[in-house]
Amino acid sequence: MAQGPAGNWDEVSITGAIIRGFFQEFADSLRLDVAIAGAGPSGLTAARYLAREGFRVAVFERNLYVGGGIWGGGMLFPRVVVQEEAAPLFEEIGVRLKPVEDDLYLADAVEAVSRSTAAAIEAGARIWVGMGVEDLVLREKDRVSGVVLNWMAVERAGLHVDPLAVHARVVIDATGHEAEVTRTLQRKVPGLRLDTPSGEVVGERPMWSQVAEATLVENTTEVHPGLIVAGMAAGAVHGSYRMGAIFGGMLLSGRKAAALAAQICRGEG
Ligand code: 48H
Repeated sequence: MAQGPAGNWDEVSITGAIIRGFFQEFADSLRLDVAIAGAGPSGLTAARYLAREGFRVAVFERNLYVGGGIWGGGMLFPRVVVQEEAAPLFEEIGVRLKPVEDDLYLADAVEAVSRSTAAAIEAGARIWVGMGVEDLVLREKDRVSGVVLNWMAVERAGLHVDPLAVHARVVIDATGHEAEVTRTLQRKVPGLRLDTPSGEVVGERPMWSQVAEATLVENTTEVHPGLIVAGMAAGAVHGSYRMGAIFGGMLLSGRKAAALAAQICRGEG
């Protein structure tokens, strides 16, 4: 006799598990301490440090995959370099580093993304993929108070679909080279001046790796009440040099963004 299928489940059990599971957990992400736009190296690092401290943190990533620019390493060679002071941030999550010349260390890009993601999730951060931050929620005196979300699929298809919103005490713009969230704020609030020397998004300069890495952490600041910039977005907002395929600054910037966000959440900011 032919063996019947094992278990009591059917297609609707699968559908129900996915729909109920998603909505229960997403409902838990509606009021956050910190919302992070972008799951590249800076966003994932910020998420891990904040979640470790017990903050309610979620990362909203437009793509269906996390990792941002790590995957491509340098020019599609899937290896990334970090410098000495950033090495512990990879080592503490088990990313294996190989010492190479001139006090630099080499990591496998796939291992770096996988362990950074796993570490953020294990620490308690939620990561939502396929959801882009298309706008911000503002409150009195234009304080940033949350993110406005829509599916990347909606954006790609050019559909007219209204977004949904999530509240957060702090938002971290970790959207990379475009600094998209900060640019959106500037575009949508006429006359707004950022708390930066130039008061506006300057855009990144050409490459000067050492200077870029040194200034990135300095440039990781609260640029408007409730809005912190991290990673390449911090470089673009402040108008600093780019660094190429060295990722230590991204990790250190993510850690600083987490520390700044934690201070604000604790009322010390
Ligand atoms: C949701 C969004 C949105 C949005 C974009 O580019 P990333 O890897 O960013 P960083 O800053 O963490 O790391 C930068 C690094 O990868 C890099 O590019 C380097 C070192 N370049 C040096 C050089 O000289 O070129 O990740 C940003 C993430 C991506 O996954 C985007 O898909 C995502 O943010 N994103 N997510 N809402 N509006 N915009």
